Amino acid sequence: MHKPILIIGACGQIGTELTFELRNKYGAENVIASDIREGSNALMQSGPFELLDATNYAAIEDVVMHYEIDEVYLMAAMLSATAEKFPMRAWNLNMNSLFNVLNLAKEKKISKVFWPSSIAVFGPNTPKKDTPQNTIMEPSTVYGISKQSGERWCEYYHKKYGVDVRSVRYPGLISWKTMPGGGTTDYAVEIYHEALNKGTYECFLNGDTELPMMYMDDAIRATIRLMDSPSEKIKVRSSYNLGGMSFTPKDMAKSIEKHIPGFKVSYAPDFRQEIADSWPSSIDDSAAREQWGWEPRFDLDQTTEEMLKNLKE
Ligand code: AKB
Repeated sequence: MHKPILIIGACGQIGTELTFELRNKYGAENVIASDIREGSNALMQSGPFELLDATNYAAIEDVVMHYEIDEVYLMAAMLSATAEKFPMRAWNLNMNSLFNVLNLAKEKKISKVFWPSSIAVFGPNTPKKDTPQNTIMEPSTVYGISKQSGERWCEYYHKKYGVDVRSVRYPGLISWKTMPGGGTTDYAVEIYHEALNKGTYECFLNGDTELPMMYMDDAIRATIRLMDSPSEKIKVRSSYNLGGMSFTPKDMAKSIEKHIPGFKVSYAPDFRQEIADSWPSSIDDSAAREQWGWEPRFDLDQTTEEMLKNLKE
């Protein structure tokens, strides 16, 4: 039997699907979902749930002790676009939640941690194409600065205190079960909803903005594979580059048009354009492939098929 797992931020875009998948794999009663607010009916009815503020150490510790939690997936965060509006709130949430979980692991109250980083750790001076695992970073967004600092702390806690922390730099994630919120890559989800509902979409990035993206099934598979890998295989304790596909809003529009003829996208770039322009256009994820066997499965057209099929149902 797998030891109990706690997911903090279980009602968000990644947390929801991670909760379902881990419950399938390890049994509903072994996966405790938690968030600052309740989630969808499907999630709430699928197993144990606790209301939990990720910035409250004592509250997390109580849940960890009560359920004898062994592993924590910390999915709560303020994403890039919202973080630009609320810099201090973003910093406090993104950093304090991480310290809470790292300190629980340092004190041996839990034995393993997953913490998500992002392509936002890179900045305008980073090589844009096939961005290497180790390169210039210099993030220029509040969110990117918090993720970059988080990566440094993860590596530090691993080296100094032996904390088994694992992380990937997620690209933009595309999913149909839960909407993303406050991200720069959110257009890549909104576009499918509007294509089906209205047949048109006004994109907040310009049509040629190429960004690294991934279908959620791949992201969940990567996360669980990394967490299941033997510790000695995990050589990177900051965070792994993770590649899926790279495309522009124009590429997406073409892919959707194959299913919805006449679908029209207009472009009205806003403040998120500057954020997107500071990020890589594609990612070199050879370290993840070599060290723990990462391999993406979904390309843009397969993603479009899955998204349209599931959103129609
Ligand atoms: C965002 O757009 O902020 C996120 C991310 C790339 O981390 N989806």
